[in-house]
Amino acid sequence: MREIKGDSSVQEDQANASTRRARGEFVRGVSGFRGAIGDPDFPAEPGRYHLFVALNCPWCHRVVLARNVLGLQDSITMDVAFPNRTGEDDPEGPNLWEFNPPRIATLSGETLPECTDETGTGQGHRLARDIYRAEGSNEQSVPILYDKKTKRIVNNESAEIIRMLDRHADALGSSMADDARYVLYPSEIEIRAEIDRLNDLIYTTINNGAYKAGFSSDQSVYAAAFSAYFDTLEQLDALLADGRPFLTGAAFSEADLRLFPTLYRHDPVYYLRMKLNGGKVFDYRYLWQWLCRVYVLDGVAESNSLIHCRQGYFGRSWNGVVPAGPLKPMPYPEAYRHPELTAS
Ligand SMILES: N[C@@H](CCC(=O)N[C@@H](CS)C(=O)NCC(=O)O)C(=O)O
Repeated sequence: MREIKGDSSVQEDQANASTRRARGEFVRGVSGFRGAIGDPDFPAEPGRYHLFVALNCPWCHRVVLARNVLGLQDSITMDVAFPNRTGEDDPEGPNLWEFNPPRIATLSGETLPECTDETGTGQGHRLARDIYRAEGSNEQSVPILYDKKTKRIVNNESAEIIRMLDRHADALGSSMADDARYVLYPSEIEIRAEIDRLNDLIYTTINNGAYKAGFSSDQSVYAAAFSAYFDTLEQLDALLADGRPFLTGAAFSEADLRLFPTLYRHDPVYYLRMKLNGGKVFDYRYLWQWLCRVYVLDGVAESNSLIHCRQGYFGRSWNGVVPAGPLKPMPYPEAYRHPELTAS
């Protein structure tokens, strides 16, 4: 099995990270909890594991997609944080993920029904930070895969969490029969090599590339990330032009699952929020049809929330006013049910 620690499809190269940050480059940190279901401490058992997520976070979106398309909704429980982290006025400090269902979303002026209290640890923590603190860690990111039996964090790296859910789906109690369930990372060497190649390209230029463009404060870093992002969209559109339904061919794979969260956010969020206004996915005929094709797969629609994405990405910036568009070709996410819109 290809070792994925230190792999550029999983995390950013941390070389000179502080100098690069000082120069205005957004450099994502590395997740510290790298245990795995299947390890002696963490055997694969139904009903034992729990996820802490935020639905606006694209890394959490990967994990929620894997849980749902693999039929693990009943055997892996999940808590959902409010899409905006704590503000400057919070007694515990800003930028912390909180489990606070009564909180009002500025976008709708109402609470968000998907939000939950923290139910995984039995402690009813308000902040994800305190789940880490219970293990002496000062990390604070989501997603978190948690073991309810030993009350320990297993892993907080989405690339590894989706891989272990795929590998242990049956033992974890998937509601889908083996022959009906996707194998996201199949054993065929060629397909694995192609998935690894696409994961690398898509993580660096699309998944993390979007943040590199949107959160960097250096024009040249932004410009490089902007062109790398749209170069890859061109490449992927060309790849799909031969009529293949998914990136590696006939079957939906981990490469599709990892691309979807970013492209789902592109037209209604990233186009504005990450300054990725080089085009819309709607402008890429085959990519648009691929996005609509994945959108209607079992387990996908229930994994998405554009309201959480909009609230999360715009709710604390942009004067708290969330942009309402786009309206063309039609409002989102309904537009994702219309692959025909880019048919010739
Ligand atoms: N490499 C991690 C990245 C997770 C991540 O960066 N999550 C963001 C939310 S989108 C977060 O919680 N950031 C807060 C922090 O790291 O303090 C993964 O893919 O799981």
